[in-house]
Amino acid sequence: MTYRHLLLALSIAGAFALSACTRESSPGPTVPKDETADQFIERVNDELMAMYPEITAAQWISNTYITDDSKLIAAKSNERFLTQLNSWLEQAKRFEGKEMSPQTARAINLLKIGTAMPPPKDPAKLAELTRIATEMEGTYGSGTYCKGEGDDEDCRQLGDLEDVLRNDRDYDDQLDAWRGWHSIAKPMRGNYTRFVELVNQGARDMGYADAGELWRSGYDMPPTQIGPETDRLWNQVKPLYDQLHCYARTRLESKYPGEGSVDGLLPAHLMGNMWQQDWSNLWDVLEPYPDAGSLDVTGALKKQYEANLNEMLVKQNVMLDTDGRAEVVHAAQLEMAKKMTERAQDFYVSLGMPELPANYWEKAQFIKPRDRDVVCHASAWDMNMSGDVRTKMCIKPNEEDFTTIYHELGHVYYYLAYNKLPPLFQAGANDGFHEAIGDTIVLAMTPQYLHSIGLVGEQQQGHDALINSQMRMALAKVAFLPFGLMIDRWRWGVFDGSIKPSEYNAAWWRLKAQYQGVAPVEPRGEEFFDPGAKYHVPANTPYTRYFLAHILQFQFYKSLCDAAGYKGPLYECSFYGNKVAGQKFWAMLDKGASQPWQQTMKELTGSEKLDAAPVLEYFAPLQEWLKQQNEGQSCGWQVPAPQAAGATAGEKPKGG
Ligand code: X8Z
Ligand code: ZN
Repeated sequence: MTYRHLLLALSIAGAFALSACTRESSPGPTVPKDETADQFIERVNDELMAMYPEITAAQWISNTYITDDSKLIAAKSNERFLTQLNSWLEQAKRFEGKEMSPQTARAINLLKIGTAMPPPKDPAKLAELTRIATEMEGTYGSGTYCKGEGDDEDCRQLGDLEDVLRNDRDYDDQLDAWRGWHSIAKPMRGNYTRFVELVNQGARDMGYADAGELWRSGYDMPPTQIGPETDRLWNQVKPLYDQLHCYARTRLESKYPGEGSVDGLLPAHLMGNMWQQDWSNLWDVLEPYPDAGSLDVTGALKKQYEANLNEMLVKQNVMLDTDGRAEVVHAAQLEMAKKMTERAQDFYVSLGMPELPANYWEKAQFIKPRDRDVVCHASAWDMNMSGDVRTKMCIKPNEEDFTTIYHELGHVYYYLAYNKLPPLFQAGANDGFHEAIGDTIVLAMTPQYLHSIGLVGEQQQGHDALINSQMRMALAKVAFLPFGLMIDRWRWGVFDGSIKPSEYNAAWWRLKAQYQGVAPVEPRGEEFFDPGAKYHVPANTPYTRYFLAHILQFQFYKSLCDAAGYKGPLYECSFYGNKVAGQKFWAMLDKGASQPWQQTMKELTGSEKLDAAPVLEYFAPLQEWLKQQNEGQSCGWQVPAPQAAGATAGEKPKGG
């Protein structure tokens, strides 16, 4: 959590509890008369730094120990903080149109765009907004799907339901898990509808057209430009996605005869992932050349875990009761999660970055506690802007969680690098940068690297092994691209009113069809609220950042490979252990948000432009192979016509 991350979280659980008139009286230290803009920002930085640890502490507790009490305390401390923020924003108005240094102007702008949940000025509406936001996140966090009755009742939370999609290839089991999780979002619909009205009110009070425009204002360019920018990037990579889609569909159709596609679209419950954003779990179905050597990272991690667990059980040397066994299992899980994290740390250290501070190892949440509800969705935290960094995950021994650890440590190393900057500059160059750091490292986790850490066997050389390795990466990175785009296409439409509450679900599935080529296998009418089943919707986390990150990380990766003096094909490059690359990376991280991202980007890559060319360069062999595989197939899909009144009009069907 950086300042901007924090505001995001605060705006979820907290309260901007001030009206326009109360904004005038600052709750903090008195406002010095005749203060210059530069002095103002210096003071804001000091005050922010001083109050920050208390707010993050309350947030941390409410995320890792969900009770009504912890939520109340978090909300109250947020209220105090947001009151202060409102006061700063009011004070900043004194300097509008006045001379000031570019750095100060930048800091004032960062203060403004810091929240994703702009609060209405009317205190009653504000109170309503924060109550609703807390409720929605709570509904997601504690979401549980129960089947059967009485003694036969079987209740599962997200982690268990995801395991079904990950491991179980039975059509009906997967459908049940998918349906079950989506049922938890139904009650959010009314709250979300009201939430949208309230944040839009807040955005208008701040001078924006709607909340979406505020979100689009964080990219050092006019807010009208970021949409077309992402369209441009998507058009660069879409032919590659279309080929991958076609291949996956053919394989699914042969795995599930007659049920492997829905009018040319991929069935939502069969993609190995609740939201079809990452298809890595379908490796068993999609592996191009099973005889070209194994890349089964999940299998290797599980094996390590099980061997360790058995050893621990044997050491106990007594017959354990159920509780005793659960205790040992828990200890084994924790040990494994820490080992996986040490492995990720080792990569960063190999680049010359510091080891994680001792307090990280003491205070991070590695696995799901046995005795309480926690927010399992992975996150990285900067508790005090001076080295108290943490991650919060519910790590299991599988490939997805393993790479997510590398992702989260990317956030953590960004924090550590920019901690020396003034608090308002302690953020990513833009939010996409923050999401791209760890993922850049993930790209360098080549089969050779995985072999060197004992997770896969000796790798074969040659065409088949290369295609396997490319497919492994594509299932995570290419499959994600349209998903990374569609979420905010939906929310921007919701915020600007072009998607009405009566068509929330229809518009969601229309966008899923249009961008991802994915469809549910049964009608999902407006009695459902399927967007609410994705964390970032109830948590109100903007999502364009992840789309940008999935382009940026290839640009960063290419530059770091260049810096390392690497000369071979891009897809084989790992800069593990290369201090020159590490230094270059660190130099970018420690700039934080102190200058426009274009400048930061230029210093690393030589270019100021977002560009998907490195994505295409990386996947060139796979794209060629996919073309051959798909020959004779009629690839592409049509977006189904709206089922009933209420579906958004004006959308043309798209050929894939
Ligand atoms: O939310 C995350 C991270 C935390 S920033 C675990 N990600 C997105 C998601 O899970 O939907 C990483 C990839 C996309
Ligand atoms: Zn992240």
